[in-house]
Amino acid sequence: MAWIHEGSFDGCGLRVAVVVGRFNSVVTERLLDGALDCLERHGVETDNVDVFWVPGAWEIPASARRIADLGSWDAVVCLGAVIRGETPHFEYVAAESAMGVAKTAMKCDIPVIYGIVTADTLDQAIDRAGAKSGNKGFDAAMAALEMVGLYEEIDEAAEEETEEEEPAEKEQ
Ligand code: INI
Repeated sequence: MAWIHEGSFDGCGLRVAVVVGRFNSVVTERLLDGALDCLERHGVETDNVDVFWVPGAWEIPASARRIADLGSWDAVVCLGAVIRGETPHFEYVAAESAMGVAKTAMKCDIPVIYGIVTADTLDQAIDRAGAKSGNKGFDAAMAALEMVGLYEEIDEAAEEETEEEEPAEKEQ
């Protein structure tokens, strides 16, 4: 029978960093509220949450990388809002911030979670930040908790396998 491994959502004892873009703050402040609400509801002590404000989504990946590499946090939640405007800037910021967070997540030992809303209009973005379509900040924090639990499960599963493989002690 297969061994099924899943992360729990238990935030007790965890230290979580949130990186949030100030650009479109009417949206990102709501994403942050959602993320903080999720963390508190799942047992993360408020003293164990650090919020780092950056100018915009562009600055999120490098900041997340720096935070993750310091080894003081169990997860990094990245929050931002990129809203399509009249200029092509949207495309660059949206694509590079998404790719940057993905690359960071792959390079770092802890979960780095993508919670950047991309939308055509401000209304759409607000819908995803606590109005009609849930709160992507809350969802991102949930994903962070789950992934911390899963990474622990993966490490434990690997250790169990190693223990089984160790040769039995020789009899004298
Ligand atoms: N930053 C955002 O977070 N969202 C946007 O929609 C956005 N647009 O469209 O320009 C945006 N631009 C700023 C960017 O993230 C950087 O902060 C800036 O370019 C300085 O490096």
